[in-house]
Amino acid sequence: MREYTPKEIERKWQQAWQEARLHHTDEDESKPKYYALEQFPYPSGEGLHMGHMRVYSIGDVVARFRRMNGYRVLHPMGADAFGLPAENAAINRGINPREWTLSNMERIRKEQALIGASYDWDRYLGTCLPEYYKFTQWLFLLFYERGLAYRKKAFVNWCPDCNTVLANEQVEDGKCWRCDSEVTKKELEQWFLRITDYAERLLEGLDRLPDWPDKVRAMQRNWIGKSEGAHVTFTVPECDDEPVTVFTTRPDTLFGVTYMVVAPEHPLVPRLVKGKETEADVLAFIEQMKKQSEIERTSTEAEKVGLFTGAYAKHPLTGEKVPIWVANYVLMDYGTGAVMGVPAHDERDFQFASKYGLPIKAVIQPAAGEPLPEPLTEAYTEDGVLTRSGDFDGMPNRQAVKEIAKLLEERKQGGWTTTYRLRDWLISRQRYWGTPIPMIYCDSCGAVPVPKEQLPVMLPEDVVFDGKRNPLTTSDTFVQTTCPRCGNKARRETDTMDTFIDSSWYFMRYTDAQNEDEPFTPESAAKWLPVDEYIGGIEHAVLHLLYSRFFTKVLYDAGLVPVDEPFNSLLTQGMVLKDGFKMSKSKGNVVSPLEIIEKYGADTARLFILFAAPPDRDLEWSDSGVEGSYRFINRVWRLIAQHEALFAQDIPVQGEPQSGEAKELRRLMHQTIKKVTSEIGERSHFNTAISAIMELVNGLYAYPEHADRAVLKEALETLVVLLAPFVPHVTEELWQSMGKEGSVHRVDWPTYDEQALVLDEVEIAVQINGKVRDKLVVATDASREEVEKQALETERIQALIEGKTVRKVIVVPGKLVNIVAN
Ligand code: ANZ
Ligand code: ZN
Repeated sequence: MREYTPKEIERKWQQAWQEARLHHTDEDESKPKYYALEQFPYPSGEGLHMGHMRVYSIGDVVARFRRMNGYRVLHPMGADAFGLPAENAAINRGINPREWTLSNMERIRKEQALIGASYDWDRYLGTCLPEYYKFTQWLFLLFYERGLAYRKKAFVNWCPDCNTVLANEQVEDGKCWRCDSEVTKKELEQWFLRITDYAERLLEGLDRLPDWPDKVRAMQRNWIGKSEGAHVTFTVPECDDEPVTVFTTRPDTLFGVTYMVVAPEHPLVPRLVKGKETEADVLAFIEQMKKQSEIERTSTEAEKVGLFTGAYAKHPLTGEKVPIWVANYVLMDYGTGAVMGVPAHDERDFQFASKYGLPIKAVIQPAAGEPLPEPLTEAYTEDGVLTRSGDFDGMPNRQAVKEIAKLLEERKQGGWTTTYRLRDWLISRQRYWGTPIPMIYCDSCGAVPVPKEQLPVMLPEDVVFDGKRNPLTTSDTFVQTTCPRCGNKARRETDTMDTFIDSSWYFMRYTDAQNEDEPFTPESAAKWLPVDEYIGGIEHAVLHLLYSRFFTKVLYDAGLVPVDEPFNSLLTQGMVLKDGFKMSKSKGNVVSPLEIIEKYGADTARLFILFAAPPDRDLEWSDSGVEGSYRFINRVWRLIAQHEALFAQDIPVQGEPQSGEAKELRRLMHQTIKKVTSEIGERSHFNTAISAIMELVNGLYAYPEHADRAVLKEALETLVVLLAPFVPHVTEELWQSMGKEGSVHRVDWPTYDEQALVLDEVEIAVQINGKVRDKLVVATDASREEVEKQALETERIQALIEGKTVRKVIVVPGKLVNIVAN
């Protein structure tokens, strides 16, 4: 018997498939489409890890299964190739970021090929390649034309030693991650995308994505953070042209306001304190607060600190003087950056007022005539009725929320409004290794977009990487240009785009990856979008998935794509653990997929990963599990080899076996087809699909010598076909050894015969009111409920009881069913 030699077999078939272009995208539009997509990797230089191996194995089963089920399938791959590590390699080791990245891309691509994943490599893309980023720029210009890209001053994290803006993630305890100097906030002109314009649609769309995990949808909802409430304007003598407006979800507590707080960054603060005794202290406080992170400022445990500005606002309804404070717990970028303080009914306000001795005035009590204790020991945040609130006394507070907002609206002192936590997307990065923002600054024309026909704005090579400044500013050939509008000397934008932009549209590019004139055509997008199954990590639950949804909606509005939601179904795969911990370099518990492939072959690695857990759960690595998968493949191998002779001859099919082992094997085979089909196609539970196949293998081993050979042969062939999506190489080899023409991956997926599933059957009579009306064949082991259900569902009986009420159904097992109806 020939031995199973995975390395040799896998190498052979990978090459053969490539030569035959087996995985080239099928464009036959008479077939339904299926777009299977895995998140593309970041080519970090560390190569393929087990997390990658897991996503790609899952995606490949999905793609192969759909192809065998008669779909034309798009299953592409690429690389998310811009980003800071390449630039750091340049700064620290003097390596060119482009060369560094390209060689990593090449490496990961080779490693992906070793898995045997069925990608259409003709559609490969790398986001750092000019032929790709040309169109990232093109899309930026589209956003600009549509008023969705704009430049404004913003406070950003700034490292004075590195001379660069830092992302929030690069600030650790207020210090620069690279040089440890104290990070400050600097006001800079930055580019933004107006994602807030789409806040409502981004929320609404989530309701149309039932095949996304609830958790991810909840995280997005939370991130968008819709909040309904009221604006209330308070006039202030220090700035009589501009009132201080607050956002509150509780306008019902308006009469309980005893102070106000504005954020340290609030633009009115300098005017409020100007010339007052408090001025110097407040300005110093503001500088200090600017350094605190948002988390430090807003967590419930965090110390709330504030200072009185010396200014007073006028209460819009009572006219009372309300002191204005600045405090760390109010954020500038939520609501209006100012709040009204109601210590009696808000916990944070209660803490703050208690600390600074501000008055606490209860205006909601549990019920009329049931006042709260004086003094209050904690904020009363429950519902109740209003008190000490003028004409509103006695009104239930929920009603007062609306009524007070209405009154404010009538008096032009505010009104009902909706606020979102979502902020516009700051996309400027003072970094080299990203897509240059295609804008030019001219002294006479201002900011001028680069004309589309001049794209791409290429990254220059004559730059200095010293870690002290944006390398693009060191290239004269890049910076110095002429104005596209007036032809005078002008300056190029040196910021590059956040790399999340690159990945916000790559799934669209795959539909038309070779197009040199456009990012893709509307026709090609219509042919493939939306992605039917998107597989990736939960770490992208908000950022990447939200940005991609935003991009899709904008391009939908521009008429470029046919759908406004990009990913129909989302599968977030669990982590790969070893000894209970996530595999990671720092834990020293990493198992490399390449080692496993080298030792056992890719088929074993795939099988283990798919069998060990459902895809959305964490998976515990186990060496014995890998061994087990390897043994199973060998078991299948020997089973087929043992029956080699069967495939050399024509065995006449005897017709359906009526009894005995042959009938039983046939039943097992159809049951396996049914189970595997629904577990892959409906539930993505590959582990239980594989278990079912293992049972079939047991059944085949137990099948006696003397029993029907035609049934055996059919079952062996079916086994190989069912295994093909999971272990593509060995099944191809076995298929060939069975003397089959063509690839097993081009075979139609088997269908099951409902009749064959029935164990053993008896014929029973179906009566209506005691008269035999029909006959029914049921399984001998069918339950009463099943028999009753089947009896009621037959066409004859249905017709006869139509319009009648079934009063009772009597089942005599193995004999009859009597339906009492009138
Ligand atoms: C008065 C009040 C009374 C409030 C009360 C709550 C309870 P959500 O639901 O998250 O939208 N707030 C508004 N803007 C803020 C900012 N920039 N920084 C910090 N806090 C801010 O919360 C809205 C509530 O959070 C608002 O309603 C405001 O406090 C506070 F019994 O106003 B409330
Ligand atoms: Zn100009």
